[in-house]
Amino acid sequence: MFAPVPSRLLFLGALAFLIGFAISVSGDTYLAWKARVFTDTEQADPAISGELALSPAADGIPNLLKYAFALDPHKDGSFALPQLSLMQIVDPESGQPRKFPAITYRVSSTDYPSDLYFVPEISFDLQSWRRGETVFDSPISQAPVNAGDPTFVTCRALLPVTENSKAFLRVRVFEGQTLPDDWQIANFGHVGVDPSGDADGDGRSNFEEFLKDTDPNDYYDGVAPEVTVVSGDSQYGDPSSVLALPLVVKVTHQSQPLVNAPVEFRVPPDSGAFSQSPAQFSEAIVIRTSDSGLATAYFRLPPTPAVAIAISISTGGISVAMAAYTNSAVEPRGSLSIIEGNNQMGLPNQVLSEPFVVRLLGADGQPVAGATITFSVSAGDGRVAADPFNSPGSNSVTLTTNDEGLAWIYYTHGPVPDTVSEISVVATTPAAEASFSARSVAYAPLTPRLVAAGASHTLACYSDGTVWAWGDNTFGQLGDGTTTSRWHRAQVAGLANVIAVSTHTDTSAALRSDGTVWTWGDNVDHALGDGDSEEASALPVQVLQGAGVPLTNVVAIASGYSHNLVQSRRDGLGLGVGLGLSAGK
Ligand SMILES: [Ca+2]
Ligand SMILES: [Ca+2]
Repeated sequence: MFAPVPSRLLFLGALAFLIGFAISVSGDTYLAWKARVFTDTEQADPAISGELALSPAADGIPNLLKYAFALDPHKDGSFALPQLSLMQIVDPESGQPRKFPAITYRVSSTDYPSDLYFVPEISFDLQSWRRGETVFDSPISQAPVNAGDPTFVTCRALLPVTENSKAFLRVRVFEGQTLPDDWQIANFGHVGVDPSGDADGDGRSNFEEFLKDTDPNDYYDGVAPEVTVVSGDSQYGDPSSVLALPLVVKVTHQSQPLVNAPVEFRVPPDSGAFSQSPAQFSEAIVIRTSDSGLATAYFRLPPTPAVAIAISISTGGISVAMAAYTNSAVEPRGSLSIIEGNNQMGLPNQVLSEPFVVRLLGADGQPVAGATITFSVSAGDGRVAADPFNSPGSNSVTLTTNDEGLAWIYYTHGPVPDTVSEISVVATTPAAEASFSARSVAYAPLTPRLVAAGASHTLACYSDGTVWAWGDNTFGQLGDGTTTSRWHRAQVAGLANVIAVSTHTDTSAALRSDGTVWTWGDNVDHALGDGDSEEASALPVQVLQGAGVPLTNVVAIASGYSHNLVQSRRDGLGLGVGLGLSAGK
C-alpha cells in the first residue's frame, strides 16, 4: 500500500487534512522509540528497524509512520491511519450548513514525537497541494479518556466541498526541518536550499515559508505595503554629480514600519545610478528598509545636462516616483594666460608701447584656436583697438584667437594723467577671464629751457611754459601744493606761460610772459613779495608792487639771499636795476 520514498519525507495519501505539531508533551525521538519498541536484534538490522523500512507487521506502513502515529510496529496499523471526515458547519452569514473536509490522525499522548513535523495538505485535483493557515483551521487535539491512549488531532480545511466536488487531504510527516525537493526546485530551481535560511528577508525561514505555503522569495507574501516619499525628490544637480540629498522612502503596512523590506530604486538605461553609500553606483539597486522602515539611496546624475530623470521606487508591487534633474550645460573651464603688456605706464592720449597679449588654454592646457575673446575697458578713460593706427578705439573689442591661441589688443590712455585703467578679457568657449592694468603718467616736456638751483631744490622751465621742480619741499618750494620732497620732478601748480625761473635757498620765483611774477616756498624776510606775512606758501602767489596792485611789465628776474630781483620792462634792460623785494612792497 505504501512505497518508501527516497527522501526522509513521508506522506499519507488520504482525503482531507491538516497540521499537527501543536501538541507538546515530553518529547520522543525516533531513536528512543526504536529502542523501546524493537528487540536488540531488530534494532541491529536496519532492514527491520530503519526509519524507511516497512514495519515488521507487514502492513506496508514504514516504521517512521508507525512512530509518528503511535502504532505498534509489530501489529497491523492499517485501521489506525489518519481518517477523513466531513464536518458540517453552519455558515454564520448565510445560515446554510456547509461541509468541510477534515483529517484526523493519532499521536502518542505520553511520548509525543518531538523530532517530527505533521503537515496537513489539501488538493482538489491531486496535482497541486496547499497547506498552511490560509487553507486549514487550527488543529484540534482530543485528549484520550484513558491515560496512555493516543491523542487524536483533527485538522479541518477552510474550503468547503459540495455534493459534486471532491477533496483530497493528506498529512505529511517530516523528520526534522526538511524541504521537499519539488518545493525547492519550484521556488529556487535547485535542491540544497538551507531550511533555516531566509531568502527574502521577511523573518520567516525557508522551512516556515514551506509550512505556511508562503513564497520564500517574497518579503510581502502577497500583502501590499504602503510606500511614501520621505525626502530627496525633485533635486537639481550638475551632470555626473551625486545629488546633495539621498532619496528616502518609507515602507509601512497598516501604519507600522516594515523592517528589512526590499526596496528597488530604478531609472531607465543611461539615466544615472544608485548606491547605498556614496560609491559603487548601479542603475538599479535593492535596499532593505531600516528599523524605522526607511530605505535610503544615493543617486548620481547622468552626464547629460538639462534632463529630467524619472526614478521608480518599488516594493511589494507598489511603486512611487521621484524625479531628479541635471543642470544646464556647464562648459569646461579654460584659462587665459597673460603673455605680455600688463602693468604698463604710458602718457595720456598715447597708445601703450606694448599690446595686451593673452593666450587661451583649454581645460587640457592646450591653446584654443578660433575662440572668441572680448577686451573691455572696465575702469579708466582709455580705448581699446585691434589696430590703433587705423581705429580711434572703443570701449570693447572682440577678437578671435589665432592658431597659437593668442589674441592681443592695443590700449590708448585717456586725457587724464595718473589714471589707472583696467581692461577685462573674457573668453566664453571655454570660459576664462583675465584682466590687464595700466596707468597714465603726467605729461612732462623733455628739454628744459632754464634751470634754477636753490639750496636743496631745483626748478626747470620748459618751452611749453610749464615749470617743474624736485628736491626738498619743506617750505613748499616745489610749488605742488604739498610739503612732500620729491625724487622726481613734479609740475608747479597753477603756472603757465612761464618764460623764466629763479630761486635762492628755499624760495622760488617765476616770470610769466605777461610780465607778472609769481613766488612760492619760504617767505623769510617777506621774500615772496605778496604782501603777506605767512611763513611760507606751497602754491605760487603773485608778487605785488603795492597794496592790491600786481607787479607787471617785468622782463627778467633774479634771486638773492632773502630777496628776489626783477627787471622791469619800463626801466629798460639791465641787471641790478629794479626793486628790492626783500624791502617789502
Ligand atoms: Ca523568508
Ligand atoms: Ca516570504
